[in-house]
This record gives sequence, C-alpha cells and structure tokens, in this order.
Amino acid sequence: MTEVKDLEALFQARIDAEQKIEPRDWMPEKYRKNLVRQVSQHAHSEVVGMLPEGNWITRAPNLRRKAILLAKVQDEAGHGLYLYSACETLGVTRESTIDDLLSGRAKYSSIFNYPTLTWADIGAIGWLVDGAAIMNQVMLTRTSYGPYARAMVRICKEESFHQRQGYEIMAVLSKGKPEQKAMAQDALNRWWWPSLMMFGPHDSESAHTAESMKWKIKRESNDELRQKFIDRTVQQAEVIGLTVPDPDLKWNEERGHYDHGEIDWKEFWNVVEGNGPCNHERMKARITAHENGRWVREAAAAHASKKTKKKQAA
Ligand code: FAQ
Repeated sequence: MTEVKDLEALFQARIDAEQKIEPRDWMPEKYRKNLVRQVSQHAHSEVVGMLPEGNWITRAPNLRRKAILLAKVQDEAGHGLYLYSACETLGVTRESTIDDLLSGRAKYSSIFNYPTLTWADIGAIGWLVDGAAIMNQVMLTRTSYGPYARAMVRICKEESFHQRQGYEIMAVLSKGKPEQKAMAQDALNRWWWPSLMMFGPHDSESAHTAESMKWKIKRESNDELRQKFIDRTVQQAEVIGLTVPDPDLKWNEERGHYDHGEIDWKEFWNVVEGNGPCNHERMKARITAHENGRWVREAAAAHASKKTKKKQAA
C-alpha cells in the first residue's frame, strides 16, 4: 500500500514539474483546505464587491456610464459563480460555502467595507481595486489547481476591461472642471491605502504564503505584488495629473522601485475583524438578498427533482 508520505512526495513532484492538479487527483488534505479557504473567500469578495458599485447604478451620470456599470457589476456576479463552482470541485457544497459567509465564519476582501460617496469612487474602484485584483489574479492564472487557474483566465480578461473603464472615468474627471478634478483626487485619497491593503499582510506576517508558494497556489508574495501595483499605478496617476496620497513615496533608483509609506495595519485588521465603516451594512445586504432569493432556490430545486423523477419513471 502506498504511504501518505510517498503520495505527498509524488504530489510535490507533480507541482514542481508544473503539472496542474485536477479534482479527481490525490491531494494532501491541507492543500485542499487551503484552496477551499482562498477560493471561497475570493468568491465571496466578488459577490460582496457588487454592493459598493451597485450603489451607483441608479445615479450614473449618463446612459453610457450606466450601461457600462451595470455590465461590470454583472460580471462580478459571474466571477463569484465561477469561483463557487471551483470550490465545489474540491468537495464542498455551495450551500455550506455561502453559509460560511452569511454566518460570518468566512472572510471577504477588506476593500469592500468602504463606502462609495461620490461618482469618482466608481472610477477609483475600477482603476485601483480592479487594478489590484488583476495584479494578483494574473499570477493566479498559473495557480496549481486546474479549475481555479482556468476560472482566472476568463476573469482576468473581464477585470482588464473593468480597470480601463475606471481609469477612463478618472481621466475624464481630471480633465474636467476644478470641482471634478477635486472629486477625483478625493476618491484617490480615500481608496489608495485600502487598495494597498487588498494584497494582505506583509510577507513576514502572512500565515499562508510559505505553504501556498510551496504548492504554487500563490506564485508571488503579498509584498511583491503590492510593490508591482504601486510602481505601475503611481505612473498612471501622474499621466492624469493626480497625486498619490503618500508623502514618503519616492523613486528608488537602486531598487528600481518606488519606496512608500507604511500601511496602517491597525485599520486593516480592524476592517478584517468586522469593524470597518460598512461591514455591518454589507453583511445585512447579503443576508437579506439570500432570504429574498429563498423561494427561487426552492422552486428551482422542486423543478429539478420533478424532472429527475419523470426521467426515472420513463
Ligand atoms: N481582506 O496569510 P495571508 C476583486 C486574511 S477580488 C480580508 O497573507 P493568503 C474583484 C487572509 O484571508 C478581491 N482578509 O493570506 C472585484 C488570512 O485569513 P484566514 C479579492 C484578508 O490567503 C473588483 C489572513 O488575512 N481577491 O477585488 C486580506 O495567503 C471590484 C492572513 O493573510 C482575492 O481573494 C484582505 N485584503 O493571502 C470585485 C484573490 N488579506 O483565511 C468587485 C485571491 C489577507 O487565515 C469589484 N486571494 N486576509 O482566516 C489571494 O490571493 C490571497 O488570499 C490574498 C491573501 C493575497 C488575498
């Protein structure tokens, strides 16, 4: 009989040889659990992430902007569905995964616990939040678990469109009246630091990075991705005449990167632990939506079971 130790060695050899792990393949229980944790939190983030932008669908400044925003928010719902499906391939039911979110057991990205106060916030979310998401998710297109990697390829294509539409909103506002430029700057001021927090704690504080890198679930660390995002985004801000709200930001010739100020980690953990400006509001909205959709789920399940019985009788 093959020992677990041998199976683990074979598994690691497959990972090292860049082979994808598929749902029916043997995998260490810790690999499976780590993936369920990350992929489900990612799915929840996509779904909760619809709320801050959904808040502006009825108030978009014109029909074109409204159509784009509607499509974007709908895309995020689709991303949530791909990711919940990827979770199911790891042997957890969708019901239990969603129950973990609604009961507060599972996390979702800290970024979605901040309010969208003005139209410029919709630009800032597309530019910064989708921008940060892409930085992380391009890496995940090469993650070791097949269904997650394939979902990411599709998601990244859409996120790229989202990032551009957000940047375009910010560019138009920046070229507009002084009040409009001030609105764009104010949105950047409020979303910059929370966007940097999306990448998670410093590598030295990150509980999962070492194991996730060994298994190639993650291929770049939290700090590496955050630095890449800063380097790219600071230049984009300069192009549209906005100022990144970090007095310590400075190009470091030797490193070939921007040096930057420290994140307020107390604020980050406070939001992650459920005490951010909108945590309560977001959970309440998800629980209400789940309750309001109960009759649809029940009707769909009844229809499916009727069809199965008919098939069995035939
Ligand atoms: N917020 O050991 P690490 C999007 C938790 S999608 C809340 O470093 P890991 C699209 C972490 O879970 C945005 N919690 O963890 C969109 C762990 O807690 P646990 C979401 C956070 O997993 C755009 C603990 O801290 N993207 O934006 C956060 O190795 C616009 C220790 O952390 C993904 O989920 C945080 N920011 O690295 C939608 C991408 N950071 O689980 C709508 C996939 C860390 O032990 C509108 N996920 N924590 O209880 C990942 O790449 C990773 O999970 C990281 C964290 C990088 C987020």
